[in-house]
Amino acid sequence: MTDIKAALRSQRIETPSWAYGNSGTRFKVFAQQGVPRDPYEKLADAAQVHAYTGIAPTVALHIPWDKVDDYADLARHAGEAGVRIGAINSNVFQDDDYKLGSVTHPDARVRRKATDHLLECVDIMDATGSDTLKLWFSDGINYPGQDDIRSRQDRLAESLAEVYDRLGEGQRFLLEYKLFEPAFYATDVPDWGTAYAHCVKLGPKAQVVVDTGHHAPGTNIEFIVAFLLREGKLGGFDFNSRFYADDDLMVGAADPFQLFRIMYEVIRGGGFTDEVAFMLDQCHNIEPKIPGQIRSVMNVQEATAKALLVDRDALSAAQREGDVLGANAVLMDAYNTDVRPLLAELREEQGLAPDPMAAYAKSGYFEKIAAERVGGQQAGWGA
Ligand code: AOS
Ligand code: ZN
Ligand code: ZN
Repeated sequence: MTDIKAALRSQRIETPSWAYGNSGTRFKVFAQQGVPRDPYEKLADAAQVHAYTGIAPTVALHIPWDKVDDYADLARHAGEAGVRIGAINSNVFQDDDYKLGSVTHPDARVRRKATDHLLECVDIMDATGSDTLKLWFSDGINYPGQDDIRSRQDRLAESLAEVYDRLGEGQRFLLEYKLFEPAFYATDVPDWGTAYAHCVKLGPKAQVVVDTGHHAPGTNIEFIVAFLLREGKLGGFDFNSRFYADDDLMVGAADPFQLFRIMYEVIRGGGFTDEVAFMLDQCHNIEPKIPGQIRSVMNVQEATAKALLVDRDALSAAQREGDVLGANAVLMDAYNTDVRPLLAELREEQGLAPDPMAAYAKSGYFEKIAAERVGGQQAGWGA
């Protein structure tokens, strides 16, 4: 139990700045009370999540949604609030120029503009001390014949190589894949295999990020995790839940068992280290945002605790003996354990309240921001 607690104490989960802004679907963005008006206030809210969970010390930025004049100042402010800047997320999907793609666009001018933005994101990493660039491309085509699938791969490779070469010592990029949306016929980075192949060609500073909402229904995500870890190419996660497509709901809400299976493979594969970034990529369209993030961090923590509880020796023995039911029971025993008392105890040992949700609700922070902040910012989409 001491080992499990030590592992849990070392866990780090990154929250995304965009989770604190107003969001919605393509039909409606709902405004909530007390929503941040600028990146500084987003960091202040993220610091609340860290203050009550103790395991969310970094915040991912999205450029240009979090554009400021002085990034070093933003990083200083983060430090004062008790958090640090995590991954820098690029945005090459919101300009009119990107209608037919960004780095894979048929027009070299648009490709140049997109790659320049990615390079600017590396400058922001330098200024903020961030070591990770997260690349997600909305690039793809809607109709057969619209553009040449193969040439688009060449253009993608060319841009990625330029960004890769710009990375400094201790910096890396994570390439994110997504099955579809906004492109509906062929996406340029649709799956882990495509992302993996590009990353292998580029070298050790390029790794794959697994967004749990970016697969076809029924995909075995823990297999992908096991495979990428084995190859040293799992750079991190964008955690969220999905029922249908890229729903960006709270992680662990739709399928806590899947989250447990993923965390088990992470631990089994030696990925429970700083090497693998455990990030949330979610939107709280109808639920309050700070509690939504606290709940999500707790869900990942619970799945991790259960995965750590798996009796690995007993599992190996059952596997060796071909004891199908025995092996499955070892895994299920861990999954079915109520780890909430253990986590409450762990928090108290760290000087935290045993129930982060209740402690935040009692703190008065929400009432304060609701009164102080008028005209909160939209997370980004359609802004
Ligand atoms: C988009 O579907 C991806 O999940 C990206 O990670 C994206 O940058 C993020 O969701 C913010 O839009
Ligand atoms: Zn994502
Ligand atoms: Zn997504």
